[in-house]
Amino acid sequence: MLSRRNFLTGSAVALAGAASVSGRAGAAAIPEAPTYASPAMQPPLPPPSGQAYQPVVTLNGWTLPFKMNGEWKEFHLVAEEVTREIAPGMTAKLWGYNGQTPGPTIEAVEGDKVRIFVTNRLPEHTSVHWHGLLVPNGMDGVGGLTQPHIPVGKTFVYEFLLNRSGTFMYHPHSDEMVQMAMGMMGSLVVHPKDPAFRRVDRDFAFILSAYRFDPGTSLPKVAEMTDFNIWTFNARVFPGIDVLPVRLGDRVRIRIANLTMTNHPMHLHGHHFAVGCTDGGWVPESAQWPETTIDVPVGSIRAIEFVADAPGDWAFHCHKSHHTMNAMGHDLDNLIGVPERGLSRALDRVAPGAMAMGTTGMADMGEMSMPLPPNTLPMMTGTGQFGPIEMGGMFTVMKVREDLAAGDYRDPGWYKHPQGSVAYAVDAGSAGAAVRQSADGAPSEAPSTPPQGHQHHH
Ligand SMILES: [Cu+2]
Repeated sequence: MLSRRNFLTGSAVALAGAASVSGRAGAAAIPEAPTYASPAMQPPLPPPSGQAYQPVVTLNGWTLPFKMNGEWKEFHLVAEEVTREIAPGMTAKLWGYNGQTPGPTIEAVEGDKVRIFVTNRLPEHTSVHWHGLLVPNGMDGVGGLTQPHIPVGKTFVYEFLLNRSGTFMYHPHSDEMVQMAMGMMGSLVVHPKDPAFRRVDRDFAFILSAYRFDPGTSLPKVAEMTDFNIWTFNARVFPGIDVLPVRLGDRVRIRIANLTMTNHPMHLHGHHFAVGCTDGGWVPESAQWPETTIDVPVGSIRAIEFVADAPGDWAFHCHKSHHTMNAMGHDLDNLIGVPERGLSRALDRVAPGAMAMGTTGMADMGEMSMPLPPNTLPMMTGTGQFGPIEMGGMFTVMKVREDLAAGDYRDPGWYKHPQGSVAYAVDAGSAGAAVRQSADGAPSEAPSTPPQGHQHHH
């Protein structure tokens, strides 16, 4: 067990002046653990007391409320089995915290003393590691190394001072392969003490996680090493992932943590960004450079920052194209160019009634409603205002709008493009005489100048 003595030893410098460290919470003092079962984004949770900050918005998630107890900010995580809707049409049996996977986002302020109760309702022992936080060694959450594993049914307490602001995460360091493959993870944001430091208007957070589901099943294979087939933002896939509504001119931060087993080059359309923060701290402005894609390595966090200066519906996705695809797309042969007639006949001999598909590419699969096993998502799906989007997995849309109210995170609907600013078809019949068509197909006046571009700045 942890003792007050080694807690103080490990953090004597950090806690200098904080003489009233109690360090010993009794069972009677365990605060209640809020739970939240819906996958819908909860509005940002402004702090009810203490230092003010701009709260984060967790995609398809929520922030864990805290309770003040003297000088301590107290949180209660409950590790437990959860049911998570991955997208409408697919539900998974996973493990998480407080009714959800990922668990709720923990938010606090640099200089806070936090006490985090962790109750284990899993069928096996667990622990919680505070990834990126600089804490006394005995609070680091590595089962067997820095503390006993938390037995089934028991509650452990973690206490530490948040000595640095930034973007972090929490996950078990017990039977890690199984527990992370089952969805045990959550975001942890420490806001700067000075609310003006690196202030943004909209601050989003989510974790990249991946699973291996056999079609028709709801329990992931936990021993999978490479062949994952459900690629998620916060255990959701497109079109189940929340959009990012942003007001034109807002300064935006998107905190992306990666707890999958591979890297993800995250790409944002329509904007140039810089990495403002990693799980190792703030990146000095002199060390930042412009990007449109940033690789988020395994076990790390990249927080990108930019000014949303271009109105529109901007795709935001992993650039590995298999990661914007769901389970059914991962084991298909390439049939491009195979004559469909003969293929259908041959297929009919071995599998009567089966469809040949993909002989001209796979785009038709975005619209085709082929029979799927129960609890299985189509490989690519989603419909926009111009037709099928043909995506799945790690894909969503940042919607930049002029008329959004501050603090409004509701989906504003599809972007209304200015007249003459959408890519258009030329009428092949009118040999060389291009006819401009507007989005709805009606011919329109060709603008004498190209549509107004937009300026990028930081
Ligand atoms: Cu990816």
